[in-house]
Amino acid sequence: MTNHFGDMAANSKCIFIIGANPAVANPVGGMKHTLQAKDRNNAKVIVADPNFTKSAAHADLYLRQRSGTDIALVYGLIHIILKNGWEDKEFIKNRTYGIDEIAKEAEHWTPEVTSDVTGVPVDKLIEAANILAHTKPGTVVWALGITQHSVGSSNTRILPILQLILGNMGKPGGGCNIIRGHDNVQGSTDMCNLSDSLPMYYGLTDAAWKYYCQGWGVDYDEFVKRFAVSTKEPKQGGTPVKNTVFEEYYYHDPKNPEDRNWRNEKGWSLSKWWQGVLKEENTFSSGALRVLWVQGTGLTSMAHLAKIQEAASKLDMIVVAEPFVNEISILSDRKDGVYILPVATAFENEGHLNATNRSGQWRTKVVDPLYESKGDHEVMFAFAKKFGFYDEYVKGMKMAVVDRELKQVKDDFVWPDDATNEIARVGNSIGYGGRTAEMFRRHQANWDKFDPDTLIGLGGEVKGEYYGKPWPAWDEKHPGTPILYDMSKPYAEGGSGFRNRFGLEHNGVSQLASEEATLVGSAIKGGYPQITKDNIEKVLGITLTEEEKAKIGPSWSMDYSGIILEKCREKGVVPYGNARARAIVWEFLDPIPKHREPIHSPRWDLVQKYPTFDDQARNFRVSTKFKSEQQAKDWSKEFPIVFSTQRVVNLSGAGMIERTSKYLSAITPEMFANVHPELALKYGIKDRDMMWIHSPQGTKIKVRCYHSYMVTPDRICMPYNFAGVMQGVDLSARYPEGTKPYVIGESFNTVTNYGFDPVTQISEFNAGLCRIEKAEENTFKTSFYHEYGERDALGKE
Ligand SMILES: Nc1nc2c(c(=O)[nH]1)N[C@H]1C(S)=C(S)[C@@H](COP(=O)(O)OP(=O)(O)OC[C@H]3O[C@@H](n4cnc5c(=O)[nH]c(N)nc54)[C@H](O)[C@@H]3O)O[C@H]1N2
Ligand SMILES: Nc1nc2c(c(=O)[nH]1)N[C@H]1C(S)=C(S)[C@@H](COP(=O)(O)OP(=O)(O)OC[C@H]3O[C@@H](n4cnc5c(=O)[nH]c(N)nc54)[C@H](O)[C@@H]3O)O[C@H]1N2
Ligand SMILES: [Mo]
Repeated sequence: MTNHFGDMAANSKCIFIIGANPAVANPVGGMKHTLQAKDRNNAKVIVADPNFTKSAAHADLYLRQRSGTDIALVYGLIHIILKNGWEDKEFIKNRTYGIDEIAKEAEHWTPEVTSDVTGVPVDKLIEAANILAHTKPGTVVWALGITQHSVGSSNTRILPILQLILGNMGKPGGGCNIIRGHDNVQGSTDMCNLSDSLPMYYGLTDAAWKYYCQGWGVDYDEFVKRFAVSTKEPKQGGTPVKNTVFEEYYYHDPKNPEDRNWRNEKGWSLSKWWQGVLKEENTFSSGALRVLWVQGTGLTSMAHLAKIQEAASKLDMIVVAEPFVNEISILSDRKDGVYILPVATAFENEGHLNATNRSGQWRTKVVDPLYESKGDHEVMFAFAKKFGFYDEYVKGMKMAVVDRELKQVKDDFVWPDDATNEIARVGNSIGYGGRTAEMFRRHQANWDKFDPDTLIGLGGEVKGEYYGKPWPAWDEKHPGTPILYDMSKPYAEGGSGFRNRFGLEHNGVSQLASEEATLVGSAIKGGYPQITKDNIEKVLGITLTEEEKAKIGPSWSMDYSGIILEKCREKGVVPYGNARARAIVWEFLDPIPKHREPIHSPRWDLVQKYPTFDDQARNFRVSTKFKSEQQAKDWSKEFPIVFSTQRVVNLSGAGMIERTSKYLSAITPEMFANVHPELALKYGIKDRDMMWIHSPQGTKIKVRCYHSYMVTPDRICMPYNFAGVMQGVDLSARYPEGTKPYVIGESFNTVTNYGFDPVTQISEFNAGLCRIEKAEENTFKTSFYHEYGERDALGKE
């Protein structure tokens, strides 16, 4: 989130919710504050969602677009805004780059064209554009309806572009408020529990590895020897594996640091790791994956569950480090090689998390780990010991900056405080500097002193600091940044411009903010570049001492000495620069967002007009199909119905946690799909009948049909939080004794269609096609409620 929930409630006059359902997914976060904004500011709420959700029920204006047409929809709104001259011309001139390219693309998206592609009537488009342009400040809220698409990364760009055009960025009540998922999703993203970056978004370049090795107190040259290398020419020694697409030979040759190196390559993603086992598409690795280690994801929550099932049966070994019996353990029929390590829950652990608005929060242990379970960190420590790198693993926790130099300062560490402090020390790139264990504990002890509307500490030992120091909090003296890119406040109160991350100029145009865009209180007028060792003297107009020159790091984000941050603070200058927000991402396949039909689209005519991307020879570690899958045939002839997933309030993620609760299970005692009665009855499926849902991949699931008016007759919608039944087969007998949850069921992800975003490789969960048919009742029990025969008494979701 660029802003925060309290700010929405206090200041937003317009809330545009597109592709999120906070009434169900975040009732006490997103929805409570949306309703407060209605009460307090008479805020207008617009909801754009293919399905009529509980959030849509609260909207002043509801737009029902076809799944996967958000880019078209937003261009349609931009078209109307620009045509009427409703854009914020000053903001665009001073603080953005590339909006002219957006305007050119928007010309195509007349209300009529937009309406044809999206299905939203012309008068509703005009009404929405009118509200957005004249009800300011306005915020845009989104989540998975936007991200889970083959155009997901373009989707996430078109909405900030809309906000730039409206001049809604960097303002109280404005911004882009993307509501994160689990309680610490923002924190785990910051830690980059991902295969394409080191923590804190440092990427995988050698400069990043060097910075980390320094922070860990580990010798870089020794460290890189742990990685295999790849070459164009076959060599002697090692175990070569030839890749047919790039004609490369992969070796595990620890002695050769010269070649293109695995340490700089993206790893496997959660979406397609199973291809590393099955090797059906071109894969890039030195051999097949043999071991799966699962710690903190349900895995049945991932798309292509039938493939995951197949992969699970072929692996040498599966380790699950978990508080529950993760259902990956029972998915395949393997008799051996599954290890379940009991891990303690959140209540048995202590440490800090990062909330959706970038505020950190300390979580205190309620009880010590029960029975033989251990905290996640202890499992990782044991792993590191066994693999012989424990000393290096924990060394960073014993280090500190003394006299502007990073040193080992003690022989042992205190968990979790020293881990928190290590993260603070290393995480300059997004401003974790001020987020020490001491700070989090102090804020936790002073909850009563923070103002919820602004997050500011009103008194005592937290006065002037924002709650949980939302990042960036550059160093211990910085209060944190409740609203990103807000230039109306000085650096010392959390003000900032846009980041200078993409060079000084592009196509001859300066990427720095204009003269008019000066951060309040800054010693520099207008835009300025990010601060580096090389430019600091010139940009800040200072002279470094010889000692400072010797100790300073290469740039603000890689400077352990703290010198760059200190000099910037003195000048009221934000270390990352003051630049233009770019609408053109020149390194992406689509430099400006373009509407492209989903991989499986119900509109064959539009598939020709707005085709998807070319196939990718390499995406993370696998080749990935785009056009060849989309254009193979008119899928909609055989699979005429669009489907998407929805959340339900009582279940989360893979659902194992809640399905082991009798009471939460009772609310959704079985897996179901919402189907419009007109559509269902066309296939002879009555309310509460069982039905088959078939996918273009040849997979199927058997679920209960709920007649519902939240969907239109061309689409169906269902939850994804079930497992334990696969394509009609009951897996009950595979749960270890006493661990079968109260409710089992088919997973939506067995039929999720093939399709991935080219940048993030997220699956196209929210725009697939299917076919339905009536099915017989199951002969086995999927719910404890069957015992009582009270299924129908429970009511619909
Ligand atoms: N079709 C479809 N699929 C989806 C989505 C969708 O909308 N539609 N949404 C996607 C999204 S956004 C997400 S985030 C995922 C969520 O899916 P998952 O990541 O599978 O979510 P959870 O079920 O919460 O999984 C967390 C697992 O961690 C375990 N766990 C809980 N606490 C701890 C702990 O302290 N330590 C350890 N080691 N384990 C713990 C739980 O028992 C559980 O098995 O699903 C994705 N899949
Ligand atoms: N109770 C509960 N709460 C949760 C979770 C949970 O599992 N259960 N999960 C948590 C997690 S991990 C996350 S990531 C969040 C997710 O929070 P949300 O994203 O708000 O949850 P979803 O229900 O997946 O909402 C996606 C919405 O997008 C709509 N949609 C589908 N296709 C499209 C499309 O093409 N365009 C647009 N604009 N909309 C579309 C769907 O109809 C749906 O209403 O929820 C979090 N909170
Ligand atoms: Mo999520």
